[in-house]
Amino acid sequence: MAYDPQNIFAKILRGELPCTKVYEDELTLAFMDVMPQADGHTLVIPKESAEGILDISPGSLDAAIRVTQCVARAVKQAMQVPGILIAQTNGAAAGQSVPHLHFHVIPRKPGEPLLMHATTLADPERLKQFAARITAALAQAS
Ligand code: DGP
Repeated sequence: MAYDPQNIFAKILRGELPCTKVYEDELTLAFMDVMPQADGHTLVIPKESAEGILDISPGSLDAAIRVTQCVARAVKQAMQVPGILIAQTNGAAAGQSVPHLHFHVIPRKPGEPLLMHATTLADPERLKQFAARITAALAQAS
């Protein structure tokens, strides 16, 4: 299927919709998920217009994976959690609701169930607070 340039993440990349950003470089953007499955749930996306991991170029995939690792380390430190879940879906049949490649970086604690996927909007102020902590952890690491 052809890439849909009207998907939400494409609009965020073009600056047509806001996001709570934690990191950006030439090839990637990372921001808070507005419907988090846990506090600190962050998304990493490539800037390339790719729907999923099956159709992205190797260079953009490489950049996105590397940034996902950096963001995951920062989220772990910022949110003080023992575990990080990285999730990535390809196609609606696999649970993908936004057709632009993204990596979910989700903090995990023992005994804390994941919230429902893409269900409840978070308080924007809380997202900003988490983003500030994650940005600080990223800055410390670099
Ligand atoms: P998936 O269902 O795996 O394609 O994940 C899409 C995620 O994107 C889901 O966790 C909710 C999140 N999301 C949906 N709309 C927006 C939005 O407008 N802004 C942000 N930051 N996240 C969004």
